[in-house]
Amino acid sequence: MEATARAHTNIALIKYWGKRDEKLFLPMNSSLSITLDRFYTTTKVAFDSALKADVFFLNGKPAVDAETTKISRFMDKIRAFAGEKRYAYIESQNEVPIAAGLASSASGMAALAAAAVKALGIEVDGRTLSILARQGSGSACRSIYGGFVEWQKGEKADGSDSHAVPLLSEDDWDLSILSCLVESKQKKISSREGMKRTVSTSPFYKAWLETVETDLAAAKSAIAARDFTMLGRVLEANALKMHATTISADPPFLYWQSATLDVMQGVALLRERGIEAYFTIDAGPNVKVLCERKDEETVYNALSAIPSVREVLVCHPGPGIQYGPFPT
Ligand code: FM0
Repeated sequence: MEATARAHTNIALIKYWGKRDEKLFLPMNSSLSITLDRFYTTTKVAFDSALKADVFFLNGKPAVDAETTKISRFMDKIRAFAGEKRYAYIESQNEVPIAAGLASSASGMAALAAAAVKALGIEVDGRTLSILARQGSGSACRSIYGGFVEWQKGEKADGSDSHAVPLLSEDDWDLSILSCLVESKQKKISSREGMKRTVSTSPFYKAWLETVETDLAAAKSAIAARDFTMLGRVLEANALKMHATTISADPPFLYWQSATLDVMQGVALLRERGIEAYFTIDAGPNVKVLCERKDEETVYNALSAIPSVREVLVCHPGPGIQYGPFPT
């Protein structure tokens, strides 16, 4: 009645931005991501008939009420799926730097779904697990698989065709992802809240939807051909388009800080020197820079030298869901 699972975070190259169904976490558009090797969540779930509610420990301490509520709401969906009544002890260890702007919700919800289902002794395939994880946080559905992953938005109202599919494994293309942590003074608008406001108020949202499937197709061709230039161009353009929808929302909002622009300009300067690097930005001020492994050191040195960059964390494509026990 207990099991441990580990899921890695992922970074979207073609962004999930907007829901068509908030309850089921169904997206307006398909998206594409890389699972990262360095950041992950390990979660143990133990069901216990003596419990009157779920108990959630995060990084060795009882979690705050808001976190426990969020986790417990997701556990209700897992219980409904499994026909289970019991509550559970849940222990999560996050190997994701705080404020790294790397969604710990993606790895957290994916690890929880996998551990809970395993603890109940239910055999599920990747597709079913992805559909389940999606209902904890949309981007979590992509963390079921390693390497390059597509989340197919699906068409059905019940979400049974909205799940991730693996494109390339983590060993198939040796790219580097450099996560630049920058100074930030701003209160964060969550991606959940941000995408909702964008869908309902941005006049550019329609244009986002009109072009995102083309971006996805280009990214998939680039991945299949291992064409880094083509991939880089489309991922950068796609991120900029996503952020254009937030600037044009009502009220408008911007996830960038001045340091975000410093990194964007640093990447442009690298390209002027003939070094291929491309950036992407999520719902926060940090910037993730992609390059080929051969250029990793040069790109790392250039980004680390930017005064407003606090830290550069180097990642590579990482694995999909794993089950414990894990060596400590
Ligand atoms: O990851 O409301 O999954 O494709 O990171 O929990 O479904 O946290 F840049 C934004 C992730 C959004 C793009 O949103 O939202 C991406 C984003 P939820 P998520």
